[in-house]
Amino acid sequence: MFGSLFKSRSPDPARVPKGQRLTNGFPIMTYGDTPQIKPQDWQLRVWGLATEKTFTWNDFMAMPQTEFTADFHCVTTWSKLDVQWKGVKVTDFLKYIEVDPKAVHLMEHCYGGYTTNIAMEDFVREENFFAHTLFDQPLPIDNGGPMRLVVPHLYAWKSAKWLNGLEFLDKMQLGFWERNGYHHRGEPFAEERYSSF
Ligand SMILES: Nc1nc2c(c(=O)[nH]1)N[C@H]1C(S)=C(S)[C@@H](COP(=O)(O)O)O[C@H]1N2
Ligand SMILES: [Mo]
Repeated sequence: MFGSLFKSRSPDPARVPKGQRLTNGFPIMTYGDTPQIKPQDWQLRVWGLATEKTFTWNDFMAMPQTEFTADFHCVTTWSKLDVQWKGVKVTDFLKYIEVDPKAVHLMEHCYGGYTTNIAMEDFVREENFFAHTLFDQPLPIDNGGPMRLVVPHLYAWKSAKWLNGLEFLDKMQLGFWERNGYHHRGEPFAEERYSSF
């Protein structure tokens, strides 16, 4: 008799990639220790095939701020729909740096040493963000606070937590999980889970 109370609204199946299940919570997925970085100490360095430049927290706060809602798909098979973030759009951030046209790929670097690679064309999309706010709260440390990248169209291991560097590259290099068996791109609807080489 409580059926109607507890029945959850069924999500649009087109939003849930094959092999994924929905979760209402927000599981924490971290390899290794969680770096404790205060906003005033946080920095983002850009180097490689781009003019080297270091940004502070205040530099980021002075950039245009945008709210966005996106689905989040972890390769370990959980997906969370409609995650609400706020931050700086990658396309806005790009106006503050000078990238060599020969750059076709990037390495995302993090406090703590985690890395993950991404192709330039996957990085420069409108829906990608440097996020510092999650569901109207400062991004919790466990979720990558004070600042992480969010790349909604790829599996969540590409959404680097505690981001502190972007290295622009003239060819693909593999990041941490990519060297350890995950796919170099990781598109959830194509189920690009594991490396094919
Ligand atoms: N620096 C760093 N970023 C990371 C990870 C990590 O271990 N270290 N894990 C990745 C993985 S596998 C996932 S699923 C998401 C999880 O984000 P959450 O812990 O906020 O849910 O962060 C990604 N970014
Ligand atoms: Mo993940």
